Amino acid sequence: MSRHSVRPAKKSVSDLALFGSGPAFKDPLHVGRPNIGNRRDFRRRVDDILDRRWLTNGGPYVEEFERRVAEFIGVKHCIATCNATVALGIVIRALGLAGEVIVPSFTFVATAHALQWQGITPVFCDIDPRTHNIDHRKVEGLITSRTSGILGVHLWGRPCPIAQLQTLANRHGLALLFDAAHAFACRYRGRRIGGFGDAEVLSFHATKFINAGEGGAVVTDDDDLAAEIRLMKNFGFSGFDKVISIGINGKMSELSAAMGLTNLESVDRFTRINRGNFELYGEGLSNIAGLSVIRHDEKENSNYQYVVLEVDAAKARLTRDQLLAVLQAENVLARRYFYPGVHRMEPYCSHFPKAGFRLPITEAVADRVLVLPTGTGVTKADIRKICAILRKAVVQHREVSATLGGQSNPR
Ligand code: T4K
Repeated sequence: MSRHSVRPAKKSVSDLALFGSGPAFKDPLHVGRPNIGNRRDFRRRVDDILDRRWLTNGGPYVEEFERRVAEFIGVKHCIATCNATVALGIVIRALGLAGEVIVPSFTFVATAHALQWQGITPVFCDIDPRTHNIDHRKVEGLITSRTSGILGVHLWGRPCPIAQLQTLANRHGLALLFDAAHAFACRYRGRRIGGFGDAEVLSFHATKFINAGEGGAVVTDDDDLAAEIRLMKNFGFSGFDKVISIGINGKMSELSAAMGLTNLESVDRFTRINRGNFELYGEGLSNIAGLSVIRHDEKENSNYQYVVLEVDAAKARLTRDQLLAVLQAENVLARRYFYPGVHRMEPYCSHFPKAGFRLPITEAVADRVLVLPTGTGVTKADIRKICAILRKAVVQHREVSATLGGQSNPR
């Protein structure tokens, strides 16, 4: 039995916590518990940092982390940062983006905020319902004289239509940047994500496949761009007492780099566990009316960081939000990433109140996606139990709807 469990598997619908019995999990089961690598190696590195008394500003662990990430991806430059949001801001500025940038709305809000923070207007493009990524066929119609770039997001680790976006960027003289926060270790046409477009941005946040506690990086093959980003992330210092341009503090600390290096050494183990979890969910949720887990192309070597359930409410006869309520009652904190779409968040919904009209797929997908707990902190018994709860809820959809008052997804 899982360490989270307080009772054996439920045997009938009256056992569902929604109907008054205790939850299946004593403690909340989170979506994104951090993956932790070898603790002894991490402690050794921490001791080393403390002995050396060098905590940040270009320490040896940050340098090693940058070198190892660049080698892993097969790219010339990796510039480590304090997080991906700041990395996005820095590279957007270093590329000289201005005016408008085309970006999906179905993403974490940081992607758009990094543009708006610098007075650049994010122009939201709809997504492909099959991949949940920016639909390249809809990009060209959004290009205006103010457009300076395209910012794609490799959502759930699945690569954007990179070749098509590059063709568009070349044809219109636009910069092409990728938010690869979800896609560390994934591939596109045989090459690791990170080496495409003008630059790509990685996240090493606690909840990411490889974490550094907090952390991010810009990866690029462009020597000049890399040099500019190195300056920008360190206030514009080119040497002692010499500042040659405007910069910010975007540096990664030695402690974060120690965590990042340690976790990087477990990349194969994390992938194996994530993939096992993913397959178990696939089996456990097969043949349930209206529920499907999004698939990954074998060639993309996914990191399987996210298990994404799509709920077809007509077939399941329950909405995504009703299923979420069922899970929450059981202490399963599944998440509605990335509901309701960035265009429905501030300041974007005030700036563009009608953006939803040209984002029908974004709105439909945002209403049906539910992200389930996975990673090294979740056991196989946990997953079997979550699948059993979902199956039971769909079988007993009438009772669930009656209890929840037939609520539909809120807007
Ligand atoms: N671009 C994209 C496409 C992104 O998804 C993100 C971040 C970024 C850019 C920006 O990257 P960073 O600047 O963060 O490097 C979380 C993360 O905070 C965020 O990094 C991530 N995307 C986003 C998808 O998820 P929340 O609001 O869901 O965070 P929170 O605190 O609810 O944590 C998520 C789950 O993890 C919970 O189930 C609790 C659990 N958790 C969390 C932390 C921090 C733990 O178990 N331990 C922990 O230490 O945003």
